[in-house]
This record gives sequence, C-alpha cells and structure tokens, in this order.
Amino acid sequence: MRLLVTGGAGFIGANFVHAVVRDGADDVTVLDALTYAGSRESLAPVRDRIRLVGGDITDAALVDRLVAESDAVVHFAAETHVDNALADPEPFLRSNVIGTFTILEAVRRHGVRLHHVSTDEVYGDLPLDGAQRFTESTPYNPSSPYSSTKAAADMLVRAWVRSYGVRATISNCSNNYGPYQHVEKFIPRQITNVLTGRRPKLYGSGANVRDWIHVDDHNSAVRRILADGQLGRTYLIGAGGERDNLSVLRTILRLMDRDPDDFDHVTDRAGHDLRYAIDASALTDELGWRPEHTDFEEGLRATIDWYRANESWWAPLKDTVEATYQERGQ
Ligand code: NAD
Ligand code: TDX
Repeated sequence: MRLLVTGGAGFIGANFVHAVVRDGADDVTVLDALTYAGSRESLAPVRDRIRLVGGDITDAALVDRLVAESDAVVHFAAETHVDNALADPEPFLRSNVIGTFTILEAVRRHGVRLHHVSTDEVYGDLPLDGAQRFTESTPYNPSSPYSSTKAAADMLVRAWVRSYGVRATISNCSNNYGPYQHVEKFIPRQITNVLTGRRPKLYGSGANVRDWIHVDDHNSAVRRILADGQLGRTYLIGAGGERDNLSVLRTILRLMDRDPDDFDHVTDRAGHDLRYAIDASALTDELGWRPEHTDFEEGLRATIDWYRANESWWAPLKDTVEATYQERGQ
C-alpha cells in the first residue's frame, strides 16, 4: 500500500512511521512542514526506507499531487500544544482546520482512503470524581483554542463522509507518552528538567487527571482501524491509564532518584481541563485491539532511559522552551 503520512516528523507520526517500516512497509511518504515540533532526526532510523517531503498541508497543489500518488493517508499533522494555542491561536486555525480541509478536498478528488487522527480533548472534560468516561456518542464540548480546532477538523471529516462519500475513519486518543515527544509536553518536560538540573513544574495543585497511553499502543490502534475500521466511524483509543498529574510527577521523581517534593507549583493553565477518561470498548470489542504497554511505570522508566540516551535529540530545544515557559510564569 502506498501510504502518505502527514505530520510524520512529529512525535506520534514518527513513531508510526518507524512501526510500519519495521513491519515491512516499503512505500511511505511523509509530508511535514518541519515546524518547531517536527524534526528530520526523528526519522533518521528509517531515513533510507521512506520519502520525506518538507511542505505544508495547506499547500493545496502539493497535497493534491501527493494524495494522487497514494492509496491511503494517515493524517497526524497539526499544531498540538494547548499552552501555545492559548498564547497564539492563529496557527492552530490554519494547520488544524484549513490543513484538514485541504487534505479532505484532495482525498475527495482522488477517492483515497483517509484516517484522521484526533484527540479526546474534543469532548471537553469530566468531573474529577466519578466513573464517567468518554464514548463515541459523547457530545463535543471543547475548552481550548487547540481542542476547538481539532473538533472543527473532526466535523469537517464527518461532513465530507456524509456529503461526498469520502472513505474516512476518525480516532480520538488520550494523552500519549514515549520516545521523540517534544520537551514542551508534560512528561518529557519534567524528565529533561531533572536531567538539566532544573526543578519540575506542576500547574496548579496537580489534581488534573490524564488517561495515559504509550505511543506504540496508539499507533497499533490506528493501524487496526486503517485495516479493518468501518468507514465513517469514530473510534476512541485509550488504555485505562488514568492518573493525576501530581502522581505522574512523583513517579518520575522516584524513578530518577529525586526527593518527592523536589518540584515547583507554577501558574495554572487557563481553562485547564480537569479530567479525561476513555471508554475504548468499541475498539476492543469490534476490532479486537489490545494495548501492549499496560504497565505505566515500566513505560515511564523506558521513556526516562530514552531521554537519558538521546540528549542530542532534545538538548537543542530545551533552553528556548524553558525561556518561553518562564515568560508565561510557568
Ligand atoms: P507533534 O506536535 O509532536 O507533531 C506534529 C507534526 O505536524 C510536526 O512534525 C509538525 O512539523 C507537523 N505540522 C504541523 N503543522 C503542519 C502543517 N501545517 N503542515 C505540515 N505539517 C505540519 O504532535 P503529536 O503529539 O505527534 O500529535 C500528532 C497528532 O495526534 C495530532 O493531530 C494531535 O492532535 C493528535 N493527538 C495527540 C495526542 C498526544 O498526546 N500527543 C493525543 C491524541 C491525539
Ligand atoms: O509543565 C507542565 N506542567 C503541568 O502540570 C506541563 C507542560 C503540563 N502540565 C499539565 C497540564 C495537563 O494537565 O500536565 C497535563 C498534560 O499536559 P500536556 O502534556 O500539555 O498535555 P495535554 O494538555 O493534556 O494535551 C495532550 O494530550 C492530548 C497533547 O498535548 C495534545 O496534543 C493531545 O491532543
């Protein structure tokens, strides 16, 4: 299958490309604008086995040409950091909404299969206490400029399926962790803070809950959906990994032999979503998908080891990221 992967030089996309190449895929094209969040180095292990096109998903002529040469598109490309969206939403509108529209128009013209990668944040948040979880029928209720643009993109995909018969599926996944995640995000930020002699930074009290999934499990689910998902359907992806931020931070500190109180409380995020939790039973029951990385502490230990061993990948980004956080009081 000729596969076009948008955003394949970012965190989840690069791990996806590594996995499909490892399993023998021999016709993979990555389209990535190589923004601050994308990196050629993330694709270095598969450099000789793929084609990397530096370009923007809002470039209709380029997208049209690449889609015409493909059998399926897996669409990861997006602006993804909530704090950046709060500071400057414009790039999120452009990449996430206009970018997805551009992809949709191309797959419509060429009759190409699309899998659109989205987030559980489109559903808003859940109360901290309670057993409620998001399902495919939970109403959309996004809180941030980031999640509202992802919600808009999902709506476009649904409309293009219904109105034009585009052959698409959507997945909404919970918080990912693992190798190659940008150091602006929670887990890599805290690991690299410890590694560079900085104190980890916790927003507010740290009571907010995220439902953590290893990036390889997210990607194995995307591949199941691409192979056997029902066209037009939305699938929720999660691995039952709910934890509050303070507990995650304390686990990182323990695994890195630091004192459990060796961190700073900083200004909370505006509109900070309280809790996300996924009910993935449609995916497990209908498509038989199962996560493999079910021991979070083990996954976190391996992730810490990866950041220790790959300082050359993240060190050039670190000072700039921390300077921006400092300006924001975070
Ligand atoms: P990331 O920020 O690490 O990578 C995004 C990639 O997209 C980068 O390589 C960037 O250069 C590229 N990109 C951005 N705008 C582009 C444009 N206009 N044209 C071409 N390329 C562009 O993000 P990620 O964490 O890997 O997330 C990938 C996808 O998964 C996103 O759609 C995100 O919404 C979704 N998602 C992420 C998570 C998570 O926990 N990280 C969870 C659920 C869903
Ligand atoms: O330094 C920090 N301290 C802190 O307490 C940072 C960067 C974050 N946090 C908190 C905010 C969140 O409650 O940690 C939690 C996780 O933060 P992020 O890593 O920024 O992730 P989140 O906002 O939950 O969104 C992520 O998951 C869903 C991705 O960035 C999105 O792209 C994805 O859609």
